[in-house]
Amino acid sequence: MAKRALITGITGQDGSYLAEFLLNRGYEVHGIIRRASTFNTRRIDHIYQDPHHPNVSLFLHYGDLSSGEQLSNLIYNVQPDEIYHLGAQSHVKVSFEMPEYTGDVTGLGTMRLLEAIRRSGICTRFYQASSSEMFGNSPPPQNEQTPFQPRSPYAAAKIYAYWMTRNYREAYGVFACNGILFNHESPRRGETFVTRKITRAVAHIRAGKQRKLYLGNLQARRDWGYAPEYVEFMWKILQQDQPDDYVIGTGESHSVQEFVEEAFRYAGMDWRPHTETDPKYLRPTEVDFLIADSSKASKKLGWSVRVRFRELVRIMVDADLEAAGLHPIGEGTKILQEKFANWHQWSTGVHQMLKAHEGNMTD
Ligand code: NDP
Ligand code: GDR
Repeated sequence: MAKRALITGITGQDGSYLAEFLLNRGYEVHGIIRRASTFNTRRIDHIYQDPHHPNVSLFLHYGDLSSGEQLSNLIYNVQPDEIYHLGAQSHVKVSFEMPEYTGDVTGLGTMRLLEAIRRSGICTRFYQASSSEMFGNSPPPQNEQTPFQPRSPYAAAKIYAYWMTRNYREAYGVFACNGILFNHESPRRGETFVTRKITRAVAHIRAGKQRKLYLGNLQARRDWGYAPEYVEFMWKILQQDQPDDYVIGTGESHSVQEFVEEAFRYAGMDWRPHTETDPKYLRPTEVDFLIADSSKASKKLGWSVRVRFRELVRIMVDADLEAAGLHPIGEGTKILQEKFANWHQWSTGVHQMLKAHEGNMTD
C-alpha cells in the first residue's frame, strides 16, 4: 500500500517541491491549505488533481496552524505515516512587526500538531522545519552542538518548536525529528526574500519594467543552497531507524552583495547603477554570519551538495528572465538536467509552474 504523507505549508516553496518529490515516490500526499478569499495555491496548481479522478493521490484540506481542534481532526482522519511540518510565518523581518502572530503560528502551531499526534494515538513520523536562524549570534560554522542565540521573534518561536519536538520524542516516544536547515532558495522562493527579490529585479530591469533595486543590509552572510535538494533530505531524515536532529547546508557562505554582483553579472549588467540601500529593509537585530557544518548529515544521511552558489544564482536568474517574458541565458536548464533525477527538471519543476501561475496551462 502507498505510504501516506501530510504536509503543512504545502503551498509554500518547500511544501510544493516536497509534494512533487513524494508523489514521484508513489506516496499519497495530503496538504493543509489556508482558506483565503483569493487563490493561494499557485505553487501547486500544476500538480493539482481533480478529486473526482479515480487514481487521485494529492488531497488538499482546509486548516490553520492556529486551530488545534482542526489539526487533531485532520490527523485523526488522514492517519498519515509521515507528517512534514513546514507551515509557518517564515519571514524574519515580518516577525518583528507581528511577534505575537509569529509566536502563535510558528511556535505554538508546532505544539498543536505534536499534541494532536499524542492525543490521536496514531503511529506517525514527524518532521519539524527548524532553522539556522536559531543560531543567531553564535559564531560560524554552526552545527547540532552550537548554542542558540536568537535574534528575532521568528528565531525565538522556532526554538520553542525545536524543543517541543525533542520533548515529544523524549517524553512520549514520538518519532519526531528536527531538520535545522540553512537558507535554501529557488525560482519558487517568495518574492520578498532577498535572493528572489534580487533575481526578479535583475530580470525586470533587463526587461525595462523596473529601474532600481532597493535593499537593506548588504553585508549579512548566508549559506544559500537549492531548495529541491533540501526537501529530499527532509524525507531522508524520516527514513532513518532512529529519530534525530540534523544540520543541512552547503558549507559555503556569501554576502548579500556577492549575490547581487553574481546575479547582475550573469545577466550581463553592472549592479552598481541599479542598486541602492534603503534603511526600511534593515532589521532591529541582524544575524551576521551563517555557515553550516553538516558533517553529521554527510556521515549519517549521505548529504552532499549538488547545487552551489553560482549555479543557484544561474537557475534563479534564468527562471525570472523566463517569467518576465525574456529568453533565459540557459545555464539553469543544463544544471537541473545534470544534477537531478526525473522528479525535478526545468520543464516540470520550473516552466510548468510559471505557466500555471500565468493561467495559461495548455499542456
Ligand atoms: P514559505 O513562507 O514559502 O511557506 C510557508 C507555508 O506556511 C505556506 O504554505 C503558508 O501558507 C503556510 N502558513 C503560513 N501561516 C499558516 C497558518 N497560520 N496556518 C497554516 N499554514 C500557514 O516557507 P518555505 O517553504 O521557505 O519554508 C518552509 C518551512 O521551513 C518554514 O517553516 C520555514 O520557517 C522553514 N525554513 C525555511 C528555510 C528556507 O530557507 N526556505 C530554512 C529553514 C527553515 P500560504 O501559502 O497560505 O501563505
Ligand atoms: P532570512 O532570509 O532572514 O535569512 O530568513 P531573507 O532572504 O529575508 O534575508 C537574508 C539576508 O538578506 C538581508 N537583506 C534583505 N532581506 C530581505 N528580505 N529584503 C531585503 O531587501 C534585504 N536586504 C538585505 C537580510 O537582512 C538578511 O540578512 C530565511 C527565511 O526563509 C527563514 O524562514 C529561514 O528560517 C531562514 O532563511 C534560514
